[in-house]
Amino acid sequence: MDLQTLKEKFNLKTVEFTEGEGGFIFIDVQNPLADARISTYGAHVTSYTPNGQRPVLWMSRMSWFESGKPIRGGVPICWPWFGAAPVEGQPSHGFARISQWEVGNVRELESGETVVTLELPEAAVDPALLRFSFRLELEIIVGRSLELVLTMVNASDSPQQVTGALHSYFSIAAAEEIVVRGLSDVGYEDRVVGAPVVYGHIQKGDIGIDREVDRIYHGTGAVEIFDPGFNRVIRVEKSGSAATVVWNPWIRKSHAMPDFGDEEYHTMVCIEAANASVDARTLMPGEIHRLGQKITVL
Ligand code: TA6
Repeated sequence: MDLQTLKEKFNLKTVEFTEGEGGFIFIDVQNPLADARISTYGAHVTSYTPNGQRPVLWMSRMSWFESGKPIRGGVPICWPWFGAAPVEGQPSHGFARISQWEVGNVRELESGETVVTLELPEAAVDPALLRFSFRLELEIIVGRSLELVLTMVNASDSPQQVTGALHSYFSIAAAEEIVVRGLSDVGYEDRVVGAPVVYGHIQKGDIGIDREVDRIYHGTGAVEIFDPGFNRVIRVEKSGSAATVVWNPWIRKSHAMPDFGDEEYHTMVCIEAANASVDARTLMPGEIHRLGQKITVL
């Protein structure tokens, strides 16, 4: 749908459709509880700010806003694969975040939240990347919390294995000062050093960041980011996922990414609800799986 059609079809007081960076169509939500900005390209929440708070999601000043390239920050939708593509030369983290989604519905709840539903038409996906017939929908609830639910359906006639993640980038005062709680005594695979070994390590206590951190924790639940610099705690809950990814690129990797400022690693951390590694999901024909994440500033 083009901008004018969207404006006519979804005429709500808390929602505005605008053309923004890269010529992408954005959904700007301002309701009594929070503000958010969502790019229809990639179904990508690029910002979320609950009332009275600083922005919760981080966005690189160097991010691309170009069709075919991922946006660096917010909540990239990684699907139907997490990490490196199964086929050499294909994009990492799947095609969902680099495809044009359509707005399915926009509605306001009595309780003040705004609910935006986006769908990814199969026809919008680069045929070279398509693996099987699917349905994919993202529901975004903007309120005192930010909730995302990615609903995936295997619309093919054979079992399909998928991995994926809600790859959330969080805005923090200083990476060196935060701690991430909720993963103590949990096994993880370290993706920084060599071939990752599932349960190769056990987390002892809180996670501090003083180097590159790229870990998949297995058998996980809610996680909290304690940020003394911004004097806040961000709670990250999830559903439909047994794996949590924690990532900070630190110095070398930041310098290696053209869409990531050399010093920006100080102000972000990723906490991702994932189906990755041994938490890959095999969907039978017609089977539905939902991957959810709920972000709350306590
Ligand atoms: O989720 C962590 C991770 O898999 C890291 O290994 C790093 O590659 C990051 O995702 C960003 O990936 P991208 O393809 O967006 O540069």
